[in-house]
Amino acid sequence: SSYSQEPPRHPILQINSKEPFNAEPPRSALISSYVTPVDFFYKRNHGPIPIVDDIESYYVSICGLIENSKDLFMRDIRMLRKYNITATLQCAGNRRTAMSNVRTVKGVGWDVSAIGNAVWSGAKLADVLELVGIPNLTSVTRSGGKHVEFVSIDKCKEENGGPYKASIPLSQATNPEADVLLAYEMNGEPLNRDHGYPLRVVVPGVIGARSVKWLDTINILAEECQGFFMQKDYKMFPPSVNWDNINWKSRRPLMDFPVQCVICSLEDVNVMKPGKAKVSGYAVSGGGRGIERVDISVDGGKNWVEASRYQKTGIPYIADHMSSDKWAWVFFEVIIDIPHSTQIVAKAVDTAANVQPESVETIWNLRGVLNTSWHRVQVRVGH
Ligand code: MTE
Ligand code: MO
Repeated sequence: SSYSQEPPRHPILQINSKEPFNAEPPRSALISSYVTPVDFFYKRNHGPIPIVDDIESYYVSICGLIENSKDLFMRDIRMLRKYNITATLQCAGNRRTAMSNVRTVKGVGWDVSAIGNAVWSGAKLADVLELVGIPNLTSVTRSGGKHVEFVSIDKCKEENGGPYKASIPLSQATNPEADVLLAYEMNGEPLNRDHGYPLRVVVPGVIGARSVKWLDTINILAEECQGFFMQKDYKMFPPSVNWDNINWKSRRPLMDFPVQCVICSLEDVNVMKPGKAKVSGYAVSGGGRGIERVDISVDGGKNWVEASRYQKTGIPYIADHMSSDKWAWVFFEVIIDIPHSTQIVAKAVDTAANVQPESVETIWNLRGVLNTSWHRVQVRVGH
């Protein structure tokens, strides 16, 4: 079958779908290190993993509404200044299973680990576009281009056997501060096949769906990409919309992800002794917004204590500080007395004072995207 040449994967991963391969690490493994090891990093695919074995003849075409199209080989991309950006990638479907428990939604089920934090290395898309004569901080090219489309070499059924694709606004693509990368390394190693070898896009602060893997073509377009994953998927609808009254055109494609936070040190099935316990996990927001606060409750949300936050072990995290990774998650931690069986709750506030919604019911949507409701874990305390 077309899935006969899949790469090897770490046995720790919990498989949510085999073909295409979709898998996530257990909660405890997810927070075992601030930079997620490649093996533990969630894998989200829509088709078989493509094989690029002749790296010498691999190139990316830049075409569309530009004066001169150009083919860039790996050596051309490596010639550009190399940047290392620590950025958290999160699938819009993270925590979908919990949303599905309220009312059925369509899509691959995920617990809380369709997210990972990596050091991505490569050229800035802004520098690549400058090579073809598109200056920084433009929102329109001379020929009318306003969007930058990324087309992959993979094949997926949602595109009727065509490649996965997505686009971002040209103004973001040409802004060096947006740190959009054409990445060839992940955590200091060449990208592996699962994560987009030999080259992928990384759009920091934006839902994972726009970070196209196995890049083949960059198109400068007047309109946003018309592909399935931009127009018929990865949009958020109100709870009232169902499969009979859905109007895809009425909503924009999801881009920046909202503030999120999850407890990873505990599972719903945990039985613990009464007394002090560590509550820890991750918090992250999109658009480069930092995490202002993480609140923890051990009585289902009546009383709260503030958790400490860090990115580097032992160094308190300060949002927007020079030394903080602006595109990356923070870990939080608090030692707290848990005297009896209870519901433990976590919620985060980002630097724009955005707060997570209290209940999943209020944000339920038929595609099960962006479940950022307060994270709740039910623990049983026994003697
Ligand atoms: N790019 C291609 N070519 N094909 C895909 O199926 N999936 C997208 C994105 N880029 C996808 C893709 C989605 S939905 C997510 S969440 C991320 O890749 C997942 O990246 P990862 O597998 O490296 O974690
Ligand atoms: Mo995704």
